[in-house]
Amino acid sequence: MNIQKPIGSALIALLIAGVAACGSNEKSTDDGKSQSQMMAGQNDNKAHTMLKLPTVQCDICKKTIEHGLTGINGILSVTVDIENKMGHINYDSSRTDLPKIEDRIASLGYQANETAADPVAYNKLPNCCKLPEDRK
Ligand SMILES: [Cu+2]
Repeated sequence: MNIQKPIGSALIALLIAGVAACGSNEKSTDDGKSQSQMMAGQNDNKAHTMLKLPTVQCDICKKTIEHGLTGINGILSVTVDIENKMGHINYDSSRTDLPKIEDRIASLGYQANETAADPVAYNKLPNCCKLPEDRK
């Protein structure tokens, strides 16, 4: 009888801890942000880079680059800052690297750091996305 009492309260403590842990897990999966943070935390190869995008002009450029990169070959997230002409990129360094990301942006028709835009892709961009001197 004297031995069973401490074991019983230890079991109850474990049960309470288990319920509390499940409750907090449910909360974080309800929230998209904390879920993606959990996924990011599981990826030890996550890296961040900031790129100079000197030729971006407008919101269409932003969408073209963000949609053209996100989810492709290890690129986790892309945010283009039109005002400062910068790209913020989170990527999996085991799957891609900065030169590959620059090449991918260049293939969309935009300069990335010192990597020049692919001229064919650049010519296919809408007028508003071209440099002012190239607009017709
Ligand atoms: Cu544009």
